[in-house]
Formats: sequence, structure tokens, C-alpha cells
Amino acid sequence: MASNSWFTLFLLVFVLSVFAVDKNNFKTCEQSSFCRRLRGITEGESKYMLDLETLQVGEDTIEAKLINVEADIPFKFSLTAISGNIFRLQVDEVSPLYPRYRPQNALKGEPQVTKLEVLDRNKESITVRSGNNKVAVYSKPFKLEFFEKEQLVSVVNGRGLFKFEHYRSKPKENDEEGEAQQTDEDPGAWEENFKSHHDSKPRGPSAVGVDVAFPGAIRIYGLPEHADSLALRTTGSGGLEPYRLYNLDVFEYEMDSTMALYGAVPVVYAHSPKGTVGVFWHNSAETWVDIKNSKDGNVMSSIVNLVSGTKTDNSVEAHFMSESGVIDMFVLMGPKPKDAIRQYASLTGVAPLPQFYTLGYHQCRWNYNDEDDVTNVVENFDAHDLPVDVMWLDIEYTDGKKYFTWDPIKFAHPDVMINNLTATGRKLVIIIDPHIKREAGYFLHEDALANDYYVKNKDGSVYEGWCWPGSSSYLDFYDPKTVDYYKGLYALDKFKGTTHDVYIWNDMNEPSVFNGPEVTMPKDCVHFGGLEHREVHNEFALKQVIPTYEGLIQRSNHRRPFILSRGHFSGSQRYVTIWTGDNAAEWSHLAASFPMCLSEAIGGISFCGADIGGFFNNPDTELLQRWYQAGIWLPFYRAHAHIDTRRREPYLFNEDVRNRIRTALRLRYAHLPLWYTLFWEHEITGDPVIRPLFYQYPDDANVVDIDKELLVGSSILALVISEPGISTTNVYLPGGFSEYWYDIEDFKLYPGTGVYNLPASLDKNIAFYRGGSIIPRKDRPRRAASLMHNDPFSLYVALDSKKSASGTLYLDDYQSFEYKNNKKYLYIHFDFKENTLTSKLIDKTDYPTKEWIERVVILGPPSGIKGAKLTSKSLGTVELETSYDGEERTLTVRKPGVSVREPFSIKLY
Ligand code: NBV
Repeated sequence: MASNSWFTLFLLVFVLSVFAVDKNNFKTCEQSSFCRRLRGITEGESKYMLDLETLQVGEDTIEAKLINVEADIPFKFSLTAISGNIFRLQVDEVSPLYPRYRPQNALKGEPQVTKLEVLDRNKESITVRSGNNKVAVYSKPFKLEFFEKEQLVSVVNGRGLFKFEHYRSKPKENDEEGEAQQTDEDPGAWEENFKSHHDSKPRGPSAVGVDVAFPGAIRIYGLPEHADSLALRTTGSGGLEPYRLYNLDVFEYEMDSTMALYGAVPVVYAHSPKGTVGVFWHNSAETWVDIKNSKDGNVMSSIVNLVSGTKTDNSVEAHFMSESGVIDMFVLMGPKPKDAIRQYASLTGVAPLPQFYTLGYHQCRWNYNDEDDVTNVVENFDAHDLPVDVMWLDIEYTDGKKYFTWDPIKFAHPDVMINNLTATGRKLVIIIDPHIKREAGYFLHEDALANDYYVKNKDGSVYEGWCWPGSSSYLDFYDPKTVDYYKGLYALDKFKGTTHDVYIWNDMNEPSVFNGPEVTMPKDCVHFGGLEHREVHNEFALKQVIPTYEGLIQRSNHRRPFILSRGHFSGSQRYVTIWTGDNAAEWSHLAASFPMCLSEAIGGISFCGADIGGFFNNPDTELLQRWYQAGIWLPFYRAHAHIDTRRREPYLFNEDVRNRIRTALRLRYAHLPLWYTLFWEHEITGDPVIRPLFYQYPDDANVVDIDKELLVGSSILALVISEPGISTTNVYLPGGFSEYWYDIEDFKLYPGTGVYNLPASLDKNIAFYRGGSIIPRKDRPRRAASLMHNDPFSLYVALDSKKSASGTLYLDDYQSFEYKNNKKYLYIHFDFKENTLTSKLIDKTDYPTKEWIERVVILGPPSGIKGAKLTSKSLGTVELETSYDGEERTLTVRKPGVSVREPFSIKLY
């Protein structure tokens, strides 16, 4: 064994033994001083008062002094109307001892304000209006009530849990006589220990928090990332910890847990068939959120309701608690899920359209051993007719975990390997972690030391932690000169061996520090400008991926970047794809992939996936197949496995397994035009690419707890099968009698009347087309998405109960920024009614595509059709061949042969 491998083995054993799954490595709320303090506030009249005598009314904002009555400390309160039915509530210290931090990159820019009108004003309160919405702000006790069209939808500080710990000097421990001072402060307020770690808290306590109630709501969603159900659960009762948002590398994370994971998106949506309202808590410090969800309504209140016939409050609530920063919260007034999610997207941005190939299948493993291994894997995919677009290299490709270098033996000729790959239309993604090996002679480390690029300890020395390379330091992405340098590292002449076809995976960027508190960076580390790590922790990963993104653009400004990031925060969607990290080969982890990615999607991050097969351990073939089948309905489709697992590339299995996986892969590839169109529509509207059922069917109270189903756009409903050995499964089809659903394989029709029990053998891919939609597909099997660019389209016209349908198709060169820069794209609307399919361009743009319409398949077709006529400008009117298949389940119109570029109509007669 080469000494390098011994070292890796040693590290593995080290990591497995020291940091193996163990809840004790991570704090509970009780072990976190600020969470304990804020959670311990007694409910009742708020200790804060708004001094309405200081009220100032502006065009879009009202401002006043908020006073902590007990300590006589003044704060600045403001309420601003933001365009698109959003209110922004901010509280900051008037003159803080240290600057209070606001995240730098979660918002896509300064939110656009809009007019606010005062409706009523007296000594106790002021009521303002913006659009259909009204806010009543009360002075004493300090409280805000939000109304949507006169309906009370949200109450801020109704329970009086508002808290803003102002910065202050540390009280002296001893008075003049040397007597210890009496203090009722939490023992962890000024310094705190966790296991062997000490947090020196040089600035003392600085937490902020507030409770928000959502009267009338029946569920609350959001707060990714957690391995939990989509609907949040009531915390506190039964000892359930609050949902924690603190980006952490949790080794072998467990299911049904409110523990923190790699990403933090502090947005919630409270929902009922009556309406939806959201709150975005704009804060990047460690955050805990206590939740009350009426689905877990407590038994006592139900009994009281029953006996008295009255309704006690069992509404939905969230209590946000952050360690530092300011109170900056956006109330997203909805009124429907779609509106609230668009409002959130209007603040934090959308994912830019990815390249087409990124939606294909990705093959990853920790690790492909060497260049030949990579080449062989792709050859095997080809030999077995299994499509694949991207090969991935994990940390072992580097020279001793020194990122931006190649192992001189195993990856001695990366350019040759990459050219082999790209010659067949494939791409390569390689990993770049944020820790830097502290090794003399390593150019990056030497540059970082010489130019002061690293994060510091509180005493100003360079921070050293332990990660894959051993002793490591961490680039400080808060320092503009580090950011500039980092961008440059991705240049082709700097990162030798890479080409335009190499893309990036930023892993371990929570950041993961093996010997740090809770496996991360100590909170008292210091970033550029004197920022404490405590303030910025959840934003750190986002800070890394921005220069990665810009570095890739700087490198190849004609290709859209692709970056996978593990750590994430609000706003990460503007730069990266994410995945659910180190899951395991267990059925429960397959099940969780749907709610976890759905939660991210409503949190603005649609481009999400889970490691197919499970990262840890070996899946049996049944689990593996179900995973390949369900995974095609998540936006990011990548198989990945831990270094200790058996090889599991799909061609390694027997013919039956291979065939099923091939069928799933081909279904994925056939639907790539739909995925691509949805990503385009996401970019222009903010609508999530995958959607929970409550998003599309907000009036249906039956869907609020559905975790096993999702919608791809509005046209496909997919189900994850997450139990072994089953031959039938239940599926809920929403929408009522008049909503039609067609099985995507045999096109059988099911009206949306609720639960069906359907056959679910391993051969079955369970998904449905919604009647009323037109789904663009490319049905010719290819080896890679990049080889499908010029392929013709098949249009699947799924008719609704009125025999009509509509849909869209977006296309461009599938890789460059020409769609943005020069409007080189086509966005097409298809409509089917009165037996005629028509197409027209939505935007006045052009793209000289060779793509054409190969076939139109009509599901639930009208009967008695004898033929079809196509009319277009260039072809005139031509007769087309038609045929009914499967006892008139479908009607196929063959070879319209018309370019998608020109408007056409096809009339059935
Ligand atoms: O780089 C190795 C792994 C990677 O394969 C995985 O996908 C990441 O989530 N990485 C974590 C490091 C630690 C694995 C135990």
C-alpha cells in the first residue's frame, strides 16, 4: 500500500471512530446558552414597548424607538412595505457597542420598497396599509398583527417572547471587596463550554428572537435542511428539540430529526386551504426554531374544545431564536403557496438556467481509482446502453488532498482522461473542499500565508483545524482579496489539466472541521473586517460558492457554471445545486429524499437531489432499483457511494436489474425537455421546479401531510416507493373527478378522486401525467444528454375532462449565456382544444434550431378520428398518419415533421 493510502486509511479510522454517529457531538437547545435563555422567557406581556411619540412616517416605512422597559435600552424599529405583498420588520440597536451583523449575500439585492399608507394612528397603536394588506402595530405590549384582506393571518410577539440582547460590557466578576456579584445570568452567557471546546464569547450575549403566530393555519413547512417530514412538527412536546439551523457535517445523520444538517434556510410557510403566509428570518447566526403545528394539536385543548364547544387556540406558531445579528424578518403575505414562494424568490433570487447536460445522469463514487477506471466506467455504460452524462472525482484525485492539484500517479494525464470523456459527449466534475493543507511548498498554502488569506483565531493568528489533509487552514471568503485570488484558481492556465468541460463540487463547506466544536469552526474565529464566525456561520458555504461561480464564468464565459455545494443558505440557489449529503442505503433515507428536496424547493433551492443508492453501506438490488426509479423525479440525479462500499455501477448487476435501471434512466432522459423548460420557468417566475401537493392543490386539506408524492412542475405526479417487498401501493391523486391522471407507462386514466391502490411491482415506474398538460419529450435513446440537442420532440398531449390541454417548451443552445445576452431561445406555447393542436411563440425571440416534431401522442383521445392535417407556413397543409393504440388509450399522430421554430397547427378530423 502506498504511504498515501495508509494515511487515508488512518484518517478514515480516525474519523469513523472519533466522529461516528453520536448525538452527543451536537448540542441540544439546553446545552446552548442562548437557546436556553430565549426558550426560557416566560410567556406573557412583552418587556418591550414601542414609543409611538417617536414615530416617523415615511413613504414606504414607519420608524419608532422600541424600548426594553426593564433595562431602558433603546432600539430602532422599522416596518417597510416591500413590492409584491411583503412587509419587512427590522429591529436594531440604536448605538451598539459592536456592529450588529446582517447577512451579505442571502438577498439578491436591496428589496424594492413600495408605498405604505397610514390608516389609523393613536397613542396605543398605528395601522398601516399596503395593497390588500394591513398591519396593526401596538405600543404596549409591543405586538404586530398582519391582515390579508381584513383576515388576521399573522401575529408577531403575541406571546411576548420578543428579545434583543444588546451588546454590553462584561460585568466585573468581583466587586471591590472581592465578593462575587450576584447575577441571574445564564452561566453560558459570557463564555461557554461544550465537550472539550471553549467558546470565549468576547462580545458576550447578543441573541435575538421573537414568536410569530399564524391564526387559521393548519400546517407549517420550511426550515430546510432537516431529515424530517415536510410538515414541521410541534417541538417541545414529547421532548422534541426545536428545529436547529446551523450548518454542520453530521456523520450518519438520522431520520425524523430536528437536528441541524449541512444547510440552513430560515423560511417558513404557514398554510391552510384559506391561505398561506410565510416568514423569512434573515439571519446567518446559529438559529433554533420552536414550532407549534396544529396537526399535533395537544390533547388537552381538544378535550376542552369538545366539552365546551369552543375553539381554543391550537394554531400554528414559530419561535425564532438566533445567537446574534439583528431582527430582520420578511412577512410574505401570500395569499396562496405559489404567491408566498414567489415572494421569497423575489427577495433571495432564483437558480439561473443550468446547462442541459446537468439534468442528465451523474455517476459518482468516492472514489474512481485512476484515469483508467474513469474511462472504463464510461465504456461499460456505453456497452450496456445506459446513458450517463457526468463522471465525478472525489478527494482521492488530488495530490495528497491538496485541492487544485492532481495525484501524480493515479491521475497523471488528466487532460487525456478528460478528452476521452468529452469525445463521447461527457463531462467531469471534480471536488474542491474549502480546507487548505498546511504543507510547505503547496502553492495555495504559501500564497495564503504570504497574502493573509486565512481565517484567524481571536488573537489574530491563523486558525488551524483538522480535516482530510491533516492540519488545515481555511480561506476567508469574507476578504475581497481572498475572493479575487480564489476566483483565479479556477482559470484553465492556473488549474492545469482542467478544461471547459470540468465542473466543480464544493464539499465540506459548512465548514467541516474534524476537531472543531460540533465538527465545525469555532465561533470565536475571526473573518475579515473583524467579523466573528458566530455571526456568519450559516452563510460561509454561500460565501465560498460565489467566487467558485464567478471563477468558472471568468474561466469560460460562454458556458453556464455547474457547482454542487453541500453547505447552503438562503440565496445559494443563485449559484449552486445541492444534495442531501451523506445519506445511507436504507429505505427510510430513500423516503426522505422527497420531503427533504421539496422543503429545499419551497425554500428557493429547486436544484436538489439525494445520493442514489445511499452513500453509506450497500443497498440490496431492490432498494437500488427503487432508488433509481424514484430519483428520476428529483431535479439532480446522481448516484454516489462511500469509499468502503461495494462497487454498484448499474452495469454490474444481472440483466433484470440492469433493464429496470435502464428503463428508469431512459424515462429520465425522455423528460429532459420538460425539466429544462421548468428550470427556465423557474428562472423567470421563481416557481419551484418540484412542488409539494399543497402548492398545486392549496384548497385540498387531504394533501397537507403527503411526503411520498411530488409534482414535477404542474404536469407530473410522482411517487416514491420506500418499502421493500411490496406488490401494490397507495397513491393519492388530487383534484377531484374532473382532474384526470394518466399512468405514464400504460396511459391508463384515473380521475383525481383520492386514494388508489395500484400494482407496484419492481418493473413499474409509478408516475402520472396530469390531464390538461402537454409534456414535451425526446424519446430517442442516447448515450448522453449532450447528444440529444438536435433530436426531435414527441409531444404527449394528456387531455383533461373537457378534451383540452396546454403546455410549454423552452429551448436554446443548451449551454451558453446567449439566451440571456442575445435572446437566442424559443419559448413555445402548445394548446389543444376542439381537436386542434396549435403552437405559438410566447416571446418574440429566435433560435436557429434543427429540432422538429416527430410525433404527437394524445392521451384520452377523442374517438372516431380518421386522420390529421398539419398546417404551417413552410409546409402548407399536409396530411398526417394517425393510429389508435392500446384500445384507444392513445392516438398517435406520426411525423408531423415540422420545425419547432415555426408556429403550426394539427387538426384531427
Ligand atoms: O469527499 C468524501 C466525502 C464525499 O464523498 C461525500 O459526498 C461528502 O458528503 N465527503 C463528504 C467527506 C466525508 C465522508 C464521510
